[in-house]
Amino acid sequence: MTSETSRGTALEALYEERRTFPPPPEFAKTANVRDRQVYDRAAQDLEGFWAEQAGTLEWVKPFTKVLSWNAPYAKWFEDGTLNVSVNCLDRHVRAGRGNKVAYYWEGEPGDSRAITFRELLEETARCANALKELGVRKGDRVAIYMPMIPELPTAMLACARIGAPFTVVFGGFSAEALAGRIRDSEAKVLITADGGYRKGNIVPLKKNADDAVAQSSSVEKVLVARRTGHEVPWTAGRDVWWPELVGKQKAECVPEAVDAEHMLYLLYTSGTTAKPKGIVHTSAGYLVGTAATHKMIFDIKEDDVYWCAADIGWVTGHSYIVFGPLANGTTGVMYEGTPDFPDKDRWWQIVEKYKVSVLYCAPTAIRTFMKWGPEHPAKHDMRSLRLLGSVGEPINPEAWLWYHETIGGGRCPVVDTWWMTETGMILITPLPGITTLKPGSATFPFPGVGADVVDEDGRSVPLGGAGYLVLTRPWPAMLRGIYKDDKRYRDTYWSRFEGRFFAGDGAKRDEGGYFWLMGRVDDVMKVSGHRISTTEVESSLVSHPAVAEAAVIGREDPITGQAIFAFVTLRGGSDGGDGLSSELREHVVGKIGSIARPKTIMFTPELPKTRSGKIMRRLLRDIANGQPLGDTTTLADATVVETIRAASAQGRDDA
Ligand code: 7RM
Repeated sequence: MTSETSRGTALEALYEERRTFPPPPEFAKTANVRDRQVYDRAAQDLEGFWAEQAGTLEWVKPFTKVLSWNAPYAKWFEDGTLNVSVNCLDRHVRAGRGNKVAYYWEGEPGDSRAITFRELLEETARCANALKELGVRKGDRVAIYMPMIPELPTAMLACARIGAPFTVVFGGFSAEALAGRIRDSEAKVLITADGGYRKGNIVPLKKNADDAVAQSSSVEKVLVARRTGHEVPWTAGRDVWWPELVGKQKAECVPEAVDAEHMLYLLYTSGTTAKPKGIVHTSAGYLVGTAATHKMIFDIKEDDVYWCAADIGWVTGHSYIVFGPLANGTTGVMYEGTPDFPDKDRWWQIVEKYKVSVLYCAPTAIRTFMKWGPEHPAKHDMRSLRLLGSVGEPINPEAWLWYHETIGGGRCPVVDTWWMTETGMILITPLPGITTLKPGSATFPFPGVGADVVDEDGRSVPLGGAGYLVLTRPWPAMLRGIYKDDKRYRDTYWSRFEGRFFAGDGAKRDEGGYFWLMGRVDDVMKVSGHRISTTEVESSLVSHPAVAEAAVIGREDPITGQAIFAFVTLRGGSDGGDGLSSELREHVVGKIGSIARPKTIMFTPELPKTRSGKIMRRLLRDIANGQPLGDTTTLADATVVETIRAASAQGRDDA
């Protein structure tokens, strides 16, 4: 095929994975979703399906209208009113679940707390009263810049209680990043902490917060939680300690009933180069969508101990640590620190300690654990686990199988869940009681979700082919735009394919209709006119027993346009001895064909990743092409690129 004939071919489908895992019969017997009719029901009556889910929430004024779709803007349950914090807290306490644990919180240094729904409600009410005392009114924005401590979900819920939209900024982001988000949202109050713990060190959050506030004009007050207890810079008259101000408030706060479409939060997505986009999420539809997906996909039961190991600063934390689980009255685990502090078995120690039954994490974590070796989980009793989840990147079949076997003991279904900050809730996913799993596939759209794979011209690609993932019907937790930027909203998501949401991901469907996510389309490589997905080449590399993780990019090449350059991290015990790179190249050829043979392979101990664990292929591309590096502010560990750059300067072409 030449580059001319590949017009219309968005992406090629090369990799095939044939292993299948039907739901274990014991699991299926008691699963929350046992009847595949749910798909037909939702397809035939989208509004009826979601209205039924919405009926499980507590409304102040019940809605009469389900959906108004004035593309690209949706309104869900428009004439209803409710309060999000009441749905997450008060109603569970009223129902007699006040003493149920809402969060088992585990601090990095080893301190821990159990917080019941009643305690969380009371602290939320106190915090809400404190915010009011600081001048926050319904509609005012509040910025939150905190470590993973209980005050973080408390602050979010307190904002929801008084109808003040919040924006959480990752505790790992710089003062500049925080300042930009404060400026765009015009936040009136900033909530932060004296510091946080990470890998045994103290992160100087308050100092960053001060620098950010100095670069913006909207912040009037800074509320500071105590975590590390060390001394911090202080601005009298502006800064207030949480224990003092919140501690003295009443433990009741009358909740503000808000319109269904009242803004709940803004979450900024760091675009690659451009200014971050403020993704707008509203109240009722978001809560309905996150609660229903949480319950059905994670099969949540009253006595589950559920652990989503993301950071709350990422959308996964918003939807699946805070709002979905709390709306369902679920007991969650919240962990402050890193997986290797003090040792590489920290997560498995937590699973054992709290008898975690459902674990939700990212492929990057799983591949890191593969690299560290099975001896770390082997030290712990993890028989409490019954379901595993994955999110954030395509999970390579080999990593899926390792997770299933080494963490799940071969008995737990693995739900690979595809979604985005913009979608608010999981959209492509198995339902673990009815879906036969294929390692590496996110399987099927959630009931009621319309997803398609289209070519360059927007025509649906037949089963077996690959292309661009689009969403064809509105869903309740969908974004309601980009804050103050209607044009950018339309341009980014709705202009590429008329009337459909462009996700920016490549995908293929196999003959059975299973969806396989293939990475961001910006990362697609073009080799001799073939458009090759990063995911497929990476998965074929990871299927070699010596490989833990791989990232591939296209490097400019005089002959083929681009040539595949692979960065490879080996599993514990392997070294990149002579011959391994040619062995890996031939391994890829054997798995998916000679067109995908990497021209260059470079072994590296780490890959550059964002704080949410996504591989930053853009930086690898810059390194491999000898370009100056673009924006590195969202990197989790800035030293990684320097290490790789130094090594690549001495590298050579293998081909
Ligand atoms: C939840 C989240 C969104 C991007 C998305 C994809 C990638 C997420 C999966 C996945 C393959 C998955 N929000 N992505 N989940 N790719 N399989 N199960 O990650 O806004 O931070 O990122 O993440 O590329 O577009 S996000």
